[in-house]
Amino acid sequence: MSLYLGLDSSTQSLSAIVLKAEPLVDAGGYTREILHEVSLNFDQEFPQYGTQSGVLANDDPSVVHSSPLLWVEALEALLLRLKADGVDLGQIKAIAGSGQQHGSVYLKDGALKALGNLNSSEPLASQIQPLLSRPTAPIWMDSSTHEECSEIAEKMGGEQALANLTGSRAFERFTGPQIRKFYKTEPDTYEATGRIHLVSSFMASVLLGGDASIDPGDGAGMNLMDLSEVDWSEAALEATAPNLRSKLPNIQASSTVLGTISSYFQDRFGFSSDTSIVCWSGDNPCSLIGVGLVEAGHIAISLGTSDTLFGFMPQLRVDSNGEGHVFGSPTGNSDYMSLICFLNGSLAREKVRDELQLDWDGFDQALQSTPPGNEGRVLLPWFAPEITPNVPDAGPKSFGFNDGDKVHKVRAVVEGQMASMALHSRWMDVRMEKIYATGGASANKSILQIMANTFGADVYPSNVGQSAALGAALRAWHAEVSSQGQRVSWPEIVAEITTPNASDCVKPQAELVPLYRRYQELYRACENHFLSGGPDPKGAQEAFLSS
Ligand code: XUL
Repeated sequence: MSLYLGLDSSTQSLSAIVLKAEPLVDAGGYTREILHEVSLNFDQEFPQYGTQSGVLANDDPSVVHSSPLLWVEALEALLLRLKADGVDLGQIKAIAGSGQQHGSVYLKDGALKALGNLNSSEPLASQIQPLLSRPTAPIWMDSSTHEECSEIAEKMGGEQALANLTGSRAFERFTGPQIRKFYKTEPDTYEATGRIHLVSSFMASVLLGGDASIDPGDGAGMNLMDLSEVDWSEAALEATAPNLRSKLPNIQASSTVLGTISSYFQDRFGFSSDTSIVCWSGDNPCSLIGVGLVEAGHIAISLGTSDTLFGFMPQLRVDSNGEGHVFGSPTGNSDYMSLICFLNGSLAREKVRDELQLDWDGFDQALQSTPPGNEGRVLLPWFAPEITPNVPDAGPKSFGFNDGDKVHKVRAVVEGQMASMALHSRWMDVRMEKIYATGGASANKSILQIMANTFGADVYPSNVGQSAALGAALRAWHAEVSSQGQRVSWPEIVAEITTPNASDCVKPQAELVPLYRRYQELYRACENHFLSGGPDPKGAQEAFLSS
């Protein structure tokens, strides 16, 4: 039996998908089947770390860290769970993974060697704890590096020059600015750090018992990688911190088999000694594969902790507005993906739900009981500092609400998020006829209807809940068979398993598409008023209501 394991180390949980994929001997092609899915929620399963929604408490709302020890403890618990559920880990041929992007883990000199010599009669976390030079890891929700972003951009000849080189202007959550802040505030600990890994390459290193490379998908989220050369940019490294090259692993293609699983995992969980460890990638590049976007044309919207909108990009094209990103695509070193990230995704939906003391059914009823366009009410849903557009000081802003307009807030948060996604993704210049929707909130048909109407596109909910973990499992399969000299194309790898059910398609309602186009203009007027001192949006509101 050929089994492949895809892991997803995300902000709030660690998840696994076990994929069975085998050649069809007579008919040609392959069979593929998801044998098992499991997810461990950090807050619920590991309360001893005191996380809330996967992050550690901090007095400064712009500082957001999590614990690498929590992630490795979850890895151990997840493998035990798979075993207890009857998965024969000895049959796993290859493991690949997906990590929340941009987060960084800091290891002491000598840590990589120690990872190869772990004692298999002891748990992981207590053995990894002394290897960390920095006890916590800044993650993608951190927005505390504004000053470092300006410094790096200035040294690199401006934001646009940096974006042309690395795929993105300097962003607070990106790893380069985070490393620079660490170097400036804790120079001695920076000096004592032998290796800096991303969440993805850290988790891969633990499994490998050695130094795992970073792939171009996740490497592009650091403001340190030359996107066309697929290698570290000397200039960006120098602009960030001294001696940084020696502290970073190499960059290798996403499909690289890095080696075999360490003896720790063989002894403790029964993995075979020839189980391959494949380069991990970021959660968004993995989701690109997990929803089957391996050719140009379609886009996906992931409704998770953050909302992201992304698509395969055959030719490099950088956002001149400085809001979007270009990452490497796991399909190959000269393939790309475009992405735009909205921090206030489920975070904002949950805030509104909790404020109105609703459950998700109540949230859905509120959507159904309020009119499309919300009679001109608009909510700029910035409950936490927002990434797109850049809003450093949190605080939602509402327009056109009267006292007592409670349930309208539910519609306003969803309509506002969709309008914002449509407006801020125009730079991608993709004909959005089909959208693949994934992530927790994609199970809600009322939300998908608003999405279909806002974009004027057919929306297909992904039939797999865990698109990043599935993408990782498919990448493990692709890398393993490629390393054995077989050529299986990406469309063949993602066929069937990522194809959504046509009967689940949510079609745009022709009579409402023009209304949602006008709603986007109203939303834009509110955003301009608040962010750039544009005219009072009352006029835009009246125009919307009278049209
Ligand atoms: C993407 C981003 C988020 C994280 C979430 O740039 O910051 O989507 O990857 O895990």
